[in-house]
Amino acid sequence: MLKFKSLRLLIFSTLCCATTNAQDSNLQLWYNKPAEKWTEALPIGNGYLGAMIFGGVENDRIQFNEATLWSDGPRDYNRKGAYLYLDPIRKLLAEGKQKEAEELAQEHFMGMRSNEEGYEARKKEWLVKVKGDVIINSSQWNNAQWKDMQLPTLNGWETAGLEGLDGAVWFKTTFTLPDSWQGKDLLISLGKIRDLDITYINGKQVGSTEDITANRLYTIPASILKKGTNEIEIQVINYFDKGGFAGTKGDREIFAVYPKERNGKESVKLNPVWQYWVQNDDAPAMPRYQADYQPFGELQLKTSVANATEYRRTLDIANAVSTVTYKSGNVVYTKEYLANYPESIIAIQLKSSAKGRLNYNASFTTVHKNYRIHAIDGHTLALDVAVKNGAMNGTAYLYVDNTNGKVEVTDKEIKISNSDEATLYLIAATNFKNYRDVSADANAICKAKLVSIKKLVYEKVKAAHIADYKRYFDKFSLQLSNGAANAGVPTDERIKQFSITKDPALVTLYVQYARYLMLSSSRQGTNAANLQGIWNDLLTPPWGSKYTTNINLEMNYWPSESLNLSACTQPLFKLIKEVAEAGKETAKEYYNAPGFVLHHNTDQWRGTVPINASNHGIWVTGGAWLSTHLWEHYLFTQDKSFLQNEAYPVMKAASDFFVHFLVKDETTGWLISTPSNSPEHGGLVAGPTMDHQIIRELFSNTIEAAKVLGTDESFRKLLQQKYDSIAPNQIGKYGQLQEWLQDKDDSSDTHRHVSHLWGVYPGKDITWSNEKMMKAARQSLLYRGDDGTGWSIAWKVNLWARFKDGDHAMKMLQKLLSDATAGKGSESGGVYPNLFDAHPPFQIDGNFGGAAGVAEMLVQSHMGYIELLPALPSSLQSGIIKGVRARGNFTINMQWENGKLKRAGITSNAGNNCVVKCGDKTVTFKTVKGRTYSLNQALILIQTK
Ligand code: FUC
Repeated sequence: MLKFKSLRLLIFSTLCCATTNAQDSNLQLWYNKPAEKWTEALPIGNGYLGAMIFGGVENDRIQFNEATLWSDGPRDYNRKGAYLYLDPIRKLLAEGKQKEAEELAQEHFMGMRSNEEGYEARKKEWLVKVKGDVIINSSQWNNAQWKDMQLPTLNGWETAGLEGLDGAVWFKTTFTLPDSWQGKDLLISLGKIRDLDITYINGKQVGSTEDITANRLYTIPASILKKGTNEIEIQVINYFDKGGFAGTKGDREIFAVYPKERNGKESVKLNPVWQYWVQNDDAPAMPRYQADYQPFGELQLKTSVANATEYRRTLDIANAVSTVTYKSGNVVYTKEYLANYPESIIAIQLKSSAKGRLNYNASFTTVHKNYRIHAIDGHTLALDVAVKNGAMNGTAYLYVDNTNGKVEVTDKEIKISNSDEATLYLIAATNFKNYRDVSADANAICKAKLVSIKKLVYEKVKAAHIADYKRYFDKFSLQLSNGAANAGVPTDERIKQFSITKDPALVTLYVQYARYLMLSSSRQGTNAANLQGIWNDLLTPPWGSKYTTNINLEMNYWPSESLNLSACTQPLFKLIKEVAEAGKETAKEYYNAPGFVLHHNTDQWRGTVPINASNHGIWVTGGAWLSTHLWEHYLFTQDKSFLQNEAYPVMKAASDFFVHFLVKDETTGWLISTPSNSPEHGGLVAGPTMDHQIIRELFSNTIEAAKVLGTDESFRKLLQQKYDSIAPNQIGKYGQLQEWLQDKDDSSDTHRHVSHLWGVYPGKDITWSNEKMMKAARQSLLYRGDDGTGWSIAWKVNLWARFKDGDHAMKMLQKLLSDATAGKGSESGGVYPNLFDAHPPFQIDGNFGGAAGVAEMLVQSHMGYIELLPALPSSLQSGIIKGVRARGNFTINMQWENGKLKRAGITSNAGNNCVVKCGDKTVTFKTVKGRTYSLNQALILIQTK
């Protein structure tokens, strides 16, 4: 008995340790084949560099990014004098003239685009040139220049060898006219074409359309048809982004010719392989509101290996190391890939178990049109890239350190032969200095770094990397009941088989993977994690892979405090500081107001103005929302000097803006936010609920912060006055929380954004202390339904946790973990084989939001107390969580069994009073900084250490 007791005590005291070492050995993604698609490849990163490991045997691809390589460059985004239109827009909205308000705003209130001035004239001139340059079927058409392309190319001709091409491309093919069709008019169906086509049959134009959404269906008059073979030539002109034949939706027949009046389905199907010729790849730069995050290049490792067996590709997220192993005959080959943060390098170690059997050709490729590959010295190859139509360039070096065998470097590649061990170090730099300055010398940076790289020893690089990573990663662990039932199944297959009852360990893997992704994409001194973290292979990635601030950027950082990665927020805070600087001018030019404003997107150049379209780009609370992250950081860390020096000045400036921006609504007398938008829903309006919730929270945070700092008493009073007058949350006719000032919600509307529920999560404007409002918010979420894009589902996980409905939260999490390759449609989130979140396409916010949601089910602390197991799903009956963080600077370890708390250890890192709730029990106790307080299942304090 005594023995048993002391064993129990031992287990208990291990549980109560604030930090954890014992990591679940199942923290691994693994596959029995190399990646073919990008979303099968495995991500590594150190915040500066990111890479996707395909892990091929004979052809390995390591597609990489440098976080500061973006399109465009520093420039003024502000439309001067926009504020002159503020009152007229407000007036139109107040009169219920939304369409007129949007039109006026579109013309005078959107930001300045790059290359805006004179673009139309340049485009016209270029079009005249490319249209006139070619005479159909003339001898200028050098046949040798024509290549084959399989059509359609659904994601643009960029996926068929024309990466980054904006310009004019000719396509041709032929068809044979059936004798019975002679004398008949025909139709040719071509589907969608991006952007403009000029279609000829036998040299005669039969149609031309400029519209990326239109299905091309042209009449071919019988008079131009020939007996036998007929020629189709199409000039396709693409100004920007995806080009070419984009196919069609549904079962429309395309790439077919048939009689205008046909019998049944008779048609001639065109051969899908057409010939193409690039006539011009120099379309004038298209004006853009904001910049795109850019890919850098790809490192290719080629070798020849006969009959590889026992192939395995892994990503060990407990150590942040990826591996590929296989056998050929008796020789075992291994490749190890890691992204070391302290050295800011990617290291790849290649090994063969037998001497002289390691032979590789390492080379670079890139999707940038302007590039150069050249030898630096006998061990180093360089890739220089310059971003098209932009101010940025970059340099990457690949350095080889081999223990034996031979290394040769040419201007094309590095050849490693007859070796058994070699290490490749990849470094990269750009000319980025800061958001206003691109005068750095990428080449010189790489050159200088090469000197230190030459002194590195792989084993030390690896050990330092693991130590650095574990310092953060090991602060948190999670074990869920039933162990790792399915960890023996390759991860792609495991996702397909996932059910929470059979494989709760996949939830653990998913949560820890989010932490891995954060540590790999957002570290002290790096850029903040963008829409794709740090991983992107496209020149025009979805939504620019930038920073969307009406949900996405904030969601990226939702788990950072609760899941014990507070240090990873530093790049976000730097971004906030910079948009607060840049957004001052926007506040002035657009609203004639002090403080700063940020609208719904920003980029590396810290654009803060409205972009895209006035029906969703004019949304004023981006900066206010981001400012709440500063206050939250203070709540979690209790770091007063951070509050004083970094947080408060920004919070105050954000508040200052809204003090001036809010106006009195004539009908209700409330202060409202106008013009604005309930993100991407319902157009430009006066008084969206979300804005008011955010502004209220901003004001109350700023008041609290000023109190903590003992400052700005009169400003505090002013904020309180304003706070009291802001339009309140309202319950509408369906018992819903109104999304807008007027009761105009549609209960059948399943829009992905759930903006008016901001006050429930991530905000605390609505809590269970106002049960009526909380229920109305829940009703709104029920109307919105359970489906949505990845981030939308992730948001719903958190919302259901705040509604204290663990089972519904888990239902959402299961959706988030569903197989994205099953083709469920564009508004249906899930995960790819590499566990990347699918919006679809890939967008990293869902990974982060989902992980935050799991924490929110287990511990909440937004009400001034710590609540243990507030929304425990019935499918997670038992578990142990260690290192989860709560506001007030507490770190919590907790075990639960049979759906009930078993014990908890709460470490007080700041000496604050502690209030803990679980079920209907509450305990309050004073704490001493550095002590750990152990509570039993009845919340009785049983030990202090
Ligand atoms: C918002 C969302 C979209 C997408 C984009 C990056 O605009 O509405 O769904 O996530 O951001």
